[in-house]
Amino acid sequence: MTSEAGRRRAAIGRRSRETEIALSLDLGGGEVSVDSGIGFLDHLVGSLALHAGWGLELYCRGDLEVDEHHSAEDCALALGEALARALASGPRPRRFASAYAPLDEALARAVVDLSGRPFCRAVLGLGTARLGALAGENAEHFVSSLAMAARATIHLEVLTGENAHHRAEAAFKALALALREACAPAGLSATGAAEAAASAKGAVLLEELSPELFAERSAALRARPAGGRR
Ligand SMILES: [Mn+2]
Repeated sequence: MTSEAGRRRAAIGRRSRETEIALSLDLGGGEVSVDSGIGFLDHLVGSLALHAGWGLELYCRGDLEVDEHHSAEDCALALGEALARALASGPRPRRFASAYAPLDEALARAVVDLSGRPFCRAVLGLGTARLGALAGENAEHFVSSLAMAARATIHLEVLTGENAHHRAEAAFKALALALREACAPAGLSATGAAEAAASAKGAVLLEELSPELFAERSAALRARPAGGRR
């Protein structure tokens, strides 16, 4: 969670029998250093962080002797979890954003909502392409895993493009630009009022409760009549 006021950051460790990960994310920017053990994934995630304006250090050691699937998936789950925690540690984000990014002949579109509801449709059209040590399908799976862990809605499509490297990179850049906008604090722009009214239910706020806070909140809720929202 945040260490200093106003810094939206999260650092997490994640360990399983398949991978071990240390990750530090700062939504306000900073050093970008990505070493997942998969060269092309480092290229994509480094680009994602750079264009989203994030500081990101991500180190993963995984069972690459099996294949790159577990490492790619778990890096995405760790990044998504860190993103959710960093967002929860700061002011309400804008939530909705969309962006296009070209890379030469390739063109990608990303539409995101930091909704608290995980959903992903990632159509990169990479077929059976291999991008260095990364299978194209694992680039899509990365985005999907990121959306699940971040509890975000992500629609990501490559609209046109011939070169698989260009298609994948354009997709991650479009996603980065959309996330940059969606993560920005709400209400700081001229459309702040419209942003505040954008959802009937408002932003979904999730927080971790200590046993004491849980006792306090649950007692307060049970004391209210059914349907008695604030
Ligand atoms: Mn490239």
